[in-house]
Amino acid sequence: MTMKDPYLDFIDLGYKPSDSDLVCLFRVEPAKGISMKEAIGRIASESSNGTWTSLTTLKPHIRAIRARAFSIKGNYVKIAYPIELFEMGSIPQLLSSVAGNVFGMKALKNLRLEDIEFPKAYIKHFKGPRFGLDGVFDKIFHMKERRPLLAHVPKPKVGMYTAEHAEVAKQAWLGGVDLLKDDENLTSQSFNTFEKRMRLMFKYRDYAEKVTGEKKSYLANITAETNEMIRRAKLVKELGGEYVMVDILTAGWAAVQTIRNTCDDLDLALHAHRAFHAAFTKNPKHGMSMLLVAKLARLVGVDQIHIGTVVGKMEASKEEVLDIDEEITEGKITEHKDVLTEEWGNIKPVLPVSSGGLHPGLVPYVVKLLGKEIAIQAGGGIDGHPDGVKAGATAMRQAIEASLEGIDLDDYAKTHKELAAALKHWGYLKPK
Ligand code: CAP
Ligand code: MG
Repeated sequence: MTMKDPYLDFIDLGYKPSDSDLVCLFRVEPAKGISMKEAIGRIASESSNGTWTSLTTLKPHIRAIRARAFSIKGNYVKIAYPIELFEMGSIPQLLSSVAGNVFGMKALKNLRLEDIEFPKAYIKHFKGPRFGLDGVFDKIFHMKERRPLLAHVPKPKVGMYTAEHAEVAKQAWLGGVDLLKDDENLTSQSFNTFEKRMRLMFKYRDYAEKVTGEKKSYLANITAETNEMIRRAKLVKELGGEYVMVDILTAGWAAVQTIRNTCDDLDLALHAHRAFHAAFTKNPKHGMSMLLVAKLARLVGVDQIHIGTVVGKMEASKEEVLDIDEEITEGKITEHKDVLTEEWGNIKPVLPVSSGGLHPGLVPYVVKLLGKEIAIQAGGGIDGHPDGVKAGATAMRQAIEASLEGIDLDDYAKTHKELAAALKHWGYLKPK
């Protein structure tokens, strides 16, 4: 007697997702000897409530909430998940379901989770950003005429003593940087402990504000064990900070959701660094898209997130960067290629951060690509300037000014010496 393949019960090409279903888009490559349908049945089964064999314990009410693959187009499959499969408000449980065991199944050569369409019934359990893109410009920087915010990460990324690090920060703020950012792996090391750094940085932040007359802010990297992150966030607030920064993927989604709540208690903005994402987003055939990482971050409620540069040192296609930019800033997304429809409702837009190998010569491209409601970050692109940090910051501000006025950098450099020195040093180099 041939046993009916229980996996095939998770394929229903006539199924129409209900308004409350979550819909996942997967890119599927079956292993050798496995048909597409056998692969798809396994994905829908393992990511909802099936397993490798039929079960004596299965009952109609359990089968009723199974996932169902309802659309197969080439390698792309859409699977609908009844909302009852999920715990409301929990990103860890969502990913343990649709992005958990499935990636390890023998029947799949490659599997990539490209996007998830969340229904209103699911989205309403998440806060979204507290400040969001508009809050950053209006409530933190009080910027009437919006322009790209200039961010800087003091380099070398770790190793400087607190005094050295803070001095670089001071010069950068004086030169025109708006947002000073700790590097992703600078937290609290022996040569630059968190508490000592905070106290000196906010002292210099206040000094730079007084000297320049401009609003200056600091993305303090609080990444650590969760309770310690809460403690660090409280110190940032006590010292007059507006932001905390978290390496969201190495800290983990549960921790980020906790810190999002802490940001409500302390009225702080949350900057999301995405270090570790490329471990599972870079391979176009396997893992999960950075678009979906950014989408989850918007749902949880980060205020700013890195989305790439196209021309800098980190891998990211123009199409991918633009898709992520649209996903985190628009209210409604229409389905195209490997991006699903989405309606964000009251979830605020997130400020896109473009960073990684940027210097003045690349600023016009980034501004043309992403517009002016962004943050542009340069680490080496400021501290590598031949005339030092302050000149490096000024050169970046000059490149932003020229880009907004549509003036060619070489022309603008004729009357702006810091920019001229940067162009002489790096030209229009695209670092690898
Ligand atoms: C950039 C950076 C950022 C990257 C992260 C770094 O420094 O500080 O972490 O931008 O990549 O450590 O490389 P530079 P992404 O400006 O000196 O390159 O923004 O793609 O997440
Ligand atoms: Mg960094």
